[in-house]
Amino acid sequence: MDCDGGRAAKKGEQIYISMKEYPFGVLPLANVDVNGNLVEFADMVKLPYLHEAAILYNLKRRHREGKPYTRTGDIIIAVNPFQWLTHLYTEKKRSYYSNRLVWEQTDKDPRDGMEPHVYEVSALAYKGLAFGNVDQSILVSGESGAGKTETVKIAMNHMASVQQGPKSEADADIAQLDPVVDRVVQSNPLLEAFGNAKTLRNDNSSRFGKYLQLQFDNSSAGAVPSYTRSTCKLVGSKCEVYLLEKNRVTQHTEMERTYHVFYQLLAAPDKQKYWPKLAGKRNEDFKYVGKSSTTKIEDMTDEEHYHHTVKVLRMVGVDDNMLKELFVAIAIVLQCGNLVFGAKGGDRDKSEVTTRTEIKDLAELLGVDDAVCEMAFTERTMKTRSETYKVPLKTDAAKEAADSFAKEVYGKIFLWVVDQVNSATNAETNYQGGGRDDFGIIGLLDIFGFESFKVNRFEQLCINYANEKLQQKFTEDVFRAVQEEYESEGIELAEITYDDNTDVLDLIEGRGGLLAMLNEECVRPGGNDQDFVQKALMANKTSPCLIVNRTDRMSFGVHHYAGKVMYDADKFVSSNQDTLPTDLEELGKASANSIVSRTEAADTSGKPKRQKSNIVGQTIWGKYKTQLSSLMTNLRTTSSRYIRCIKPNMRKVPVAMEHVPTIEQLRCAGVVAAVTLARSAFPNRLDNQAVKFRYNSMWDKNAFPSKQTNNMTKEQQAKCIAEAILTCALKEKETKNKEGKIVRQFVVGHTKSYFRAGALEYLESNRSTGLDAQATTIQKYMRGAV
Ligand code: AD9
Ligand code: MG
Repeated sequence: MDCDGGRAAKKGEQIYISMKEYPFGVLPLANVDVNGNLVEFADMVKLPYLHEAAILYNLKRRHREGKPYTRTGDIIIAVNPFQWLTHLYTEKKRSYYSNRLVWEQTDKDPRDGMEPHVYEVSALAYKGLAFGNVDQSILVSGESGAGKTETVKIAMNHMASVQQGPKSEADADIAQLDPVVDRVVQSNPLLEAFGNAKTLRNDNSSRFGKYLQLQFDNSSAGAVPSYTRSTCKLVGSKCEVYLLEKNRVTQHTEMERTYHVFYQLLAAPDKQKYWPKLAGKRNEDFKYVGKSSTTKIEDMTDEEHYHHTVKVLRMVGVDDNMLKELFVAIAIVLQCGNLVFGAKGGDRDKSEVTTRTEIKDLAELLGVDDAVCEMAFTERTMKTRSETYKVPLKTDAAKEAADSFAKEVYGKIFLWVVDQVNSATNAETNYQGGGRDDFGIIGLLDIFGFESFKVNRFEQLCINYANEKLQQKFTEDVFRAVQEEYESEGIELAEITYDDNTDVLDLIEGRGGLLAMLNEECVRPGGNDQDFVQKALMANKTSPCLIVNRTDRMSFGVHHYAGKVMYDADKFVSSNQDTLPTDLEELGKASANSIVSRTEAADTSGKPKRQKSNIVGQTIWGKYKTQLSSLMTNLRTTSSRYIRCIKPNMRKVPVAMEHVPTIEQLRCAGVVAAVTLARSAFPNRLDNQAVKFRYNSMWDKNAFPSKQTNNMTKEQQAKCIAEAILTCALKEKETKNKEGKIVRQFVVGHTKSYFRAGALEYLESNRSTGLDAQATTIQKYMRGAV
């Protein structure tokens, strides 16, 4: 019988999830309480038996019941519901979480009895900043379509509400945001218009990583905390972006789309297209755009989105002139895609633009002479020490040049938009109150999750590298949490060790590692992908994380923390180079359009960038590594909270949960590893009260008379009795280590008992009375008999 529905088991009945449903083995029979009832756990740390199946089963059941959030200690697992469970996101709900978690004072864990929620994370982060005066960060990860961006928006909206202070039931419905907060919240859709696109996996997929720092005026922090009013006000934000997928500007597959803003501009009323020649033009008229595979994104048409985008652009201070500059810059990108090149005068070594109107239009938009414009694409300037000369480009190379230019311009547009948002929201320049220039920070990280496809390229290595860095911090934090739990239980923690991912990080970013080898190859004249692979393999042959592919010289693999990934090195060298040929750089500089002609783009925080120090620093990976290192340094100054988003099915439908991909994501998110680490020495645990209740019959009352506990508190009593019971009941199971020392099978903390692997099962199978359905089945399960 399939008991997946989660009802109570009848006495004597076996409970299982069929093999069809759970492909990794047999039943996850962990989720039963002492009476044999199937139960769910809002906090999975409380699962008495912990393994992947138990986690999966618990999540599945909650997901089905419309409970997308589950706790694992301090980590929130958010299973994408693929339907708006509106009752979860009302202003009343927001106030409930902030009132309970921030504004009410209590000695107990305030989360007790509360359903896990993103609001819990945002409220606790706010509290940590407002009352603990420690900067906070919320790290949201997961695969494409798992719900990271929505989760960040949910957290951000909550933060905007919680900083208003405690609210009564009556005013919970009135959620008036002040203009600064409104600007911060509204900036999201703007970045989405320019940095998101429809992909097969997500209609509104973010094609860049984002670290948004919410700035709070926390000048009164450290003063006597006031639980009755908010002194820690949201006063601005600053956004850092990572690795925009520029290739999407020039190519996308049939069912996907390029960036939303192109469709928005083309769907705008003709009079509002800013370049009259766009009037009457359709998506299909532009090669980079093509037919759209959808008519609505997030329930709004492209035209509706256009109006919204313009509204927000105005809100962040973009005036009419700059709006025109922006939309003309977008039209420049569109025009680049329509250039067709042919052999010049029949000579295959030379090329010219055959679409004359298109190049004229492009030159007009750029504000340059059309001959100059054409030359930039069809010739390349070469420099030696003594002379400068031009070489003609073949048609393919000319087309590639036009594409590179389009990508470069779009990259500038994107950073320009980020800069506009930052200038409008950054409290360092905008905030007058408080008289401070440093702010309390709550950072929200929305970054691509670990990726492993059939073919993995340079981009995947960059993404997986970021995930390794974050995983390193995650492991450190989880370990710290374990230490804290054991300390609070009064248990010494000499025995816990854990595997970190230093070896993989060494392979990727260490001396002579993959990054160093690739950068070397990028600056070596004639550097190429195959030489990179061979040199990288040679230099790292002792690395335990490197996988050699003997049948393909262009391939290599890495044992990432989340699994093995094989990379195809094709285009690694060119993808890593970020230098535009001088001719195209000059064309950009010559443009009358101020966005296209921007040279040293200000960085995304609004400050001018430092001078490029060396060539390696200019490679994509070099810059990315610097960005990531600074992110990690930054994060290490904060207290981090984690939200792991899970995409329960690939069809993007409500209720359904596919087991294999879900388990894989849980592994990649390190959830299983986190719990394993938390339980590495003592994988199972029970409350002392439960030990007393379940194993009472195994207590040798002569060895430990109960009257010894008469003057104790209830907690101390339970601890003592648990200790007595377990000492007696697990005596026979004691083993000796290599040094001949006795290894005890359990430790008893102030409130819980912790068991080594097998010890709890041993107790269960030796319980002399009341072997109920649950115990029988657990025994069988543990012996592999079910
Ligand atoms: V990507 O890596 O940027 O491609 P995300 O950011 O992880 O991806 P996103 O937040 O965009 O995913 O969510 C994908 C879709 O899932 C959304 O467009 C919603 O339709 C859906 N979603 C996500 N979270 C929720 C939610 N809490 N409630 C309902 C949701 N639907
Ligand atoms: Mg996203």
